[in-house]
Amino acid sequence: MSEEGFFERLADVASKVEAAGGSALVVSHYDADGLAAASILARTLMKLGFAIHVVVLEQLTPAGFARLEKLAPGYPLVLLADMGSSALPQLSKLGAETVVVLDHHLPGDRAEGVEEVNPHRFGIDGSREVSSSGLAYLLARELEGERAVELAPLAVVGALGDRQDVGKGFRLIGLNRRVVEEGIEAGLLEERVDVRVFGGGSRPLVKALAYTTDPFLPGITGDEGGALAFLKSVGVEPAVEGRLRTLNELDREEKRRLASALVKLLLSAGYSVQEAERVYGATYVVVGEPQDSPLRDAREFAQMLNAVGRMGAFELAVALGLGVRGEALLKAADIAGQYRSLLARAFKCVREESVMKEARACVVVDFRGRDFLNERMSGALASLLLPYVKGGKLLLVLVDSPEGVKVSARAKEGLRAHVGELMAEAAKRVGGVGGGHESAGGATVPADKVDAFVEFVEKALLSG
Ligand SMILES: [Mn+2]
Repeated sequence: MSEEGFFERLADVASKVEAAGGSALVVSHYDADGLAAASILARTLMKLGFAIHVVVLEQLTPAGFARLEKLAPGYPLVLLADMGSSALPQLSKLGAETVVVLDHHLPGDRAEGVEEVNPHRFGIDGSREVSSSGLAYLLARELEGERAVELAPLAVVGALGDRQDVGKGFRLIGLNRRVVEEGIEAGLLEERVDVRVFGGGSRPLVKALAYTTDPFLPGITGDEGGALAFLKSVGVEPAVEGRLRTLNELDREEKRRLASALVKLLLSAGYSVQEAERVYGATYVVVGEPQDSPLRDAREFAQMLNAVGRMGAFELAVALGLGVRGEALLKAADIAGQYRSLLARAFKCVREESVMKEARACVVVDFRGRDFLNERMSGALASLLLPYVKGGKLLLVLVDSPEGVKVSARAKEGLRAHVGELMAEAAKRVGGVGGGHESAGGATVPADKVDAFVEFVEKALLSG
């Protein structure tokens, strides 16, 4: 149980990858961390001469697993990122020569014949200190040495996508810190402390505010008109002489006024003080991206991958991770805009219709029957809605899925339960699958078993 053991494991797995050769199947998850990990692995394996096939999946649901079983036997090397640690015995029977799992979710039973790297096995907190894109980066470091450092910014993007900015002032910590420092040292990353609107200092402030989804700014995110009105109401001129101003152009007093007005806005929307303070803190700059690019701010880069992935444009997301820009970036920006509008619409449902129901231990937000949402958006909505949930409760967000109903769960501080374990157990009871981290998890359950599922979770929390 040590960092040393972790790195030994990583080196061991790297040598197995090198020995494989030929073609590789990279399997990953559709969120920002999974997509960044897929891109890091694809770039690294291509450089090593592998032919690559990338498949982006929901976690290993029965349908996802069936797809994998069909594909895997054709490849000498199968690499799974951001998933797999809970299904090692099944994965050992895939029929590929070498199966590698890079996962930071809570692991299940071990199995022979699968090469797993999971920080939890070495006493490293995979929910806070390293994500799957960090694991992919560290593996690339083993395989390629110094040359892999060019991938450090992408690993930081993935970690931010998984909200691992849990250090003081919303900094990355643990193994993520090591990645940040390597990136800074190579001149590829900068860490700054500022008002955290998306686009950093260089985008027109009205747009920067409307683009900010972390934190989600009620009435402003996805709504430039709302952002404009907000700036005027707090006495910050959005434009001078017909030209829109940027954050960098504000004087110290204006910045202070903006930050405190944002904190006030979040507090009045029901955020805790600690969460409202997310408007000010560490920002990560991807130095190689142009000043006006939405990929220059690593948090915005993460949100873009997240948006593109959750809207189902997986190839586009991986292309961005591989460094493709131009048309691809314009298209991604367009999809990210559509995604923000969908989130704004979902928030409107929460504010104006009775989709949020409070039980004793759970708060259930029921988006079933809302066709404008797909199952990939439930996790994003759960993270964004969590600030509105009272302490000690579990938030469950329900969205229709082709395989039944997707449930995303988030624990509010004070909840005494392991969310991932609870999701796994409750889902199993009703013939579904579930899992996750200590404070975030999810499940896919049959549509007619949702009530039984929620009831089981509620009872388990009340009795535990
Ligand atoms: Mn992840």
